[in-house]
Amino acid sequence: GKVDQKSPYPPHLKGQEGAHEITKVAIEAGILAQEILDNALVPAMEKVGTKFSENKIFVPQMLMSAKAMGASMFQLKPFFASGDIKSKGTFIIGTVKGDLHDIGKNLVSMMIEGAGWTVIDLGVDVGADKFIAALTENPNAVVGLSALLTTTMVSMEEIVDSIKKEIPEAKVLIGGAPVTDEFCMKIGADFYAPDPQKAVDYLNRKAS
Ligand code: B1M
Repeated sequence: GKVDQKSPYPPHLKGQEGAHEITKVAIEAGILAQEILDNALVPAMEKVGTKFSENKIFVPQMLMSAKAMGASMFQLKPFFASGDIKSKGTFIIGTVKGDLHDIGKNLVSMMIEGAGWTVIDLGVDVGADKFIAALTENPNAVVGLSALLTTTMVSMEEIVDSIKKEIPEAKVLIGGAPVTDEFCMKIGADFYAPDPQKAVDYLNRKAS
């Protein structure tokens, strides 16, 4: 078919310019991985996060954006590994003991990784011992706990308690549908993020 002169994409990618392909094209065009991250992916995800906070887009669009981000990040990973991109810090995340919901946690994890942090994702059903072990290995990391059930808010409280007893200077960020600011204060966590963007904002304040 006809090649669109204005299209920045190679003809063989016409009609399938997903995040994966566009990122590849950008890398091949010599754009630095750091620039792709800072000037395209992070502002785009910030927009997505803000729109989600304002109820202008919903979970399916968030998941699509998070997946697109993941596809781009996959292309950029080698540059992270080679030290071309400087990590802002380490973030340890997990869904608390007894809780298997991971969609929200994965979104938070991807957004934070997209914001330039190294993320250690411990998965679901994670107890205090695993969080503490990861923190011991990464002493300056910030910890994030996700809970989706009123019943597992109890484990969240226990985990925050154990972490603070073991490593008092550790910063703990919490989130998940049933969690509130009030609960955060009650259990002595450091910050409650109602959505991924608020978690990113908190971490960026910590990094700067
Ligand atoms: Co479950 N489930 N579920 N479930 N499930 C809920 C949470 C529930 C509200 C449904 C209902 O009854 N209306 C209810 C909880 C009631 C309560 O306690 N208040 C419930 C229940 C009861 C259960 C079971 C007990 C059901 C049963 O077996 N009888 C069971 C428990 C299993 C277990 O965990 N031990 C169960 C199981 C499941 C599935 C496995 C089927 C599946 C999970 C699949 C998976 O995650 N891989 C599931 C699902 C999908 C849901 C609903 C439908 C959707 C949850 C979700 O992913 N939302 C949910 C009802 C609902 O919310 N409509 C429900 C989308 C996601 C993007 O939002 O996770 O809130 P969310 O994350 C948000 C924010 O909360 C925040 O950012 C995200 C984006 O904004 N956030 C953080 C989350 N973590 C954060 C961490 C942060 C910061 C922000 O910093 C660290």
